[in-house]
Amino acid sequence: MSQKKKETVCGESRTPSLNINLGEKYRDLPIFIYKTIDSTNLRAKLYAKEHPGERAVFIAEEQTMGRGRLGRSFDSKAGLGLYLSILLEGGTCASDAIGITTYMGTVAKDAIEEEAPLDVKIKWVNDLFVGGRKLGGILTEGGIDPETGKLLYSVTGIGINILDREFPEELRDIATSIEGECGKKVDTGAIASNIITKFLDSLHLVGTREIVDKYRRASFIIGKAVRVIKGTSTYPAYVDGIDDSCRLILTLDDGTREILSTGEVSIRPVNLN
Ligand code: BT5
Repeated sequence: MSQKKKETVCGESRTPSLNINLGEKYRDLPIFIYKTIDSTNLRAKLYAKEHPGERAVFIAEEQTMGRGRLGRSFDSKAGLGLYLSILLEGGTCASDAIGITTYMGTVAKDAIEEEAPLDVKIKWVNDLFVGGRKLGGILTEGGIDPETGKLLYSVTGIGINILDREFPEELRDIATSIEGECGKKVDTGAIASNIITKFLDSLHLVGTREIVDKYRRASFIIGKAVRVIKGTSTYPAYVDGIDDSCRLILTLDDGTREILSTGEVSIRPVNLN
């Protein structure tokens, strides 16, 4: 990994309210903090193209084009949440996209629970939940070398609702925030620092049994009736478990078994089985 001198780019968007403290170990890690930006994942991808092989961190107080999976958006209002992306160079763990997403899920769970009295659950594959509502989400993206097919870099973005707020109509019944759940105003910079440090400290654990077991324990859809969403089609299924590659093991209504490595499920309100 090649790293250059720490370079906190604030420019016009100096944002002193976000205090990131990673300690001596990551003194040289470039950290880019923006007051307002389109998307920290987009910024990280642009940076990766210009700085191959580098690691860096991108944080925004507000995103105007916060991205979710499959072209969906992530509501990223100013000062109310953490919007963070970590860029990693290509290589073994970076090429394990599902492994990195699930790893980030467990890292974020630990980091949040250290700062707030919450029991954070994970909804396969990339959602953080508390009390049945979505607290945050993870989006991992990568850059592939078109000639070799090798992964050049990975960007793992995470959005977490920190402060209590009025969510837009479409999120009102499904979203929540740390403060909304426990009444505690946690410091966004502290959560960010904790996530970044934990994430970088234990990268060797990506894809390991330790993380998969932790992920399974945090998962709340095992044993539940779900609806599998694939493009425009959906069908009911029952979640038997999560395998060692973090894939979802399903039984369909006709008794056939399906292993899902990507995609989406939603919980069925009543058990139809
Ligand atoms: C995600 O996608 O949840 C991944 C979100 C990743 C956001 C981070 S922020 C830093 C980095 N930069 C980016 O541009 N993105 C990453 P997905 O599973 O597709 O969920 C999207 C769905 O979640 C939306 O369609 C809404 O239903 C819901 N949603 C949107 N904003 C939300 C919010 N603030 N809180 C809870 N739910 C939300």
